[in-house]
Amino acid sequence: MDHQEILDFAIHLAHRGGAIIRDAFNGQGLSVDAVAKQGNPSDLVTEVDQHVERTVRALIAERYPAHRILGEEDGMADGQTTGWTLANDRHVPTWIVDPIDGTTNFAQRFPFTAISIAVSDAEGNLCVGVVYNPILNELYSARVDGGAWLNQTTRLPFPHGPEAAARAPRSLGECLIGFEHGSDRSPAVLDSRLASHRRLLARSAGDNGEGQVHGAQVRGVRCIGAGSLDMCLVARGAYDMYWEIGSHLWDIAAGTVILREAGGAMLSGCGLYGRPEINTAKELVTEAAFDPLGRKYLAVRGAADHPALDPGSGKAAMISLARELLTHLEDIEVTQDGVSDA
Ligand code: LIP
Repeated sequence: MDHQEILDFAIHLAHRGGAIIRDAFNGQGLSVDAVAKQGNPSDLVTEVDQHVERTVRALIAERYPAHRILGEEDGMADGQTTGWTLANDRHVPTWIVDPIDGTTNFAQRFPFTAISIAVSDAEGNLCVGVVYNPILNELYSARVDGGAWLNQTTRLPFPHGPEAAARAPRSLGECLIGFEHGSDRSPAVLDSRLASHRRLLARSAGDNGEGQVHGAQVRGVRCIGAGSLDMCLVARGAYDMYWEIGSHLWDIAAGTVILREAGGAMLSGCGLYGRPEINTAKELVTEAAFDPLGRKYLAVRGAADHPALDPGSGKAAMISLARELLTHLEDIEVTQDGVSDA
């Protein structure tokens, strides 16, 4: 598979879909009116999501008729909604399309919304990713071994090189964290997320007036409502980490390629708080343990190597910080993508 050719086509698709999104956003095309998916008012869809997905699917099918396509709105093109994996018996690449990530933002005309397109090879390895915010005209793209880019001209992370290295955080107190509350508002899940959010912000030790707390005391937390863009903000180096449980493969697939090419890492976002049985299992928080279908995601920015240490020491330091972050976050049970109807 020619990764550059696939990337060029994915960028073309992102511009085609992006133009439809931008027109609707500006009141010149389809309606931004949203309806609840499966009766959940926190999970929205618009006619623009559906039209963009259909348009992109048709263009992919015309150019690469043998390839598989997985989209947020219509699932697998061959109708297989359960039991799928990225690696497949047909030994063909899979396109993973989120026509509009951040549909709530789009419906509100809040300008953080994007089309996200990724491709995995026949073995299931994510190899191309494009995330395009057509409102702010920011296009993030990457292919394996080709670096990660903003608008195809600016190398990520930004700034690139020694200046970025100097900005790498040394403690959680220096970290800006992307955090999403997702669409599951059931009481237990909401309580758990809010507790994690609170623990991220709480003082690292001591009495805050309400009793003893041991929080992460991060520098700040942001919820922008679009996982694909959260991932790109980590790749940029604007966020130090992004954590979410409950989002889907199509929210993070393109961002995973972009983040890795920017020197960052994707880890399982399995919360470790109050779970001594797994808290010591260091192998859970490694790049090798990351499952793109697992719906538990922790994106970690890259960091430059320490001059006196081995190559990879920068990333290793960030992964150790990520592990520390997870000890403040609660785990939430979710069903893997591909196992049940998504
Ligand atoms: C959204 C994600 C967001 C997450 C929501 C939802 P959508 O995608 O980007 O990060 O918190 O649950 O999945 O549904 O707008 O494409």
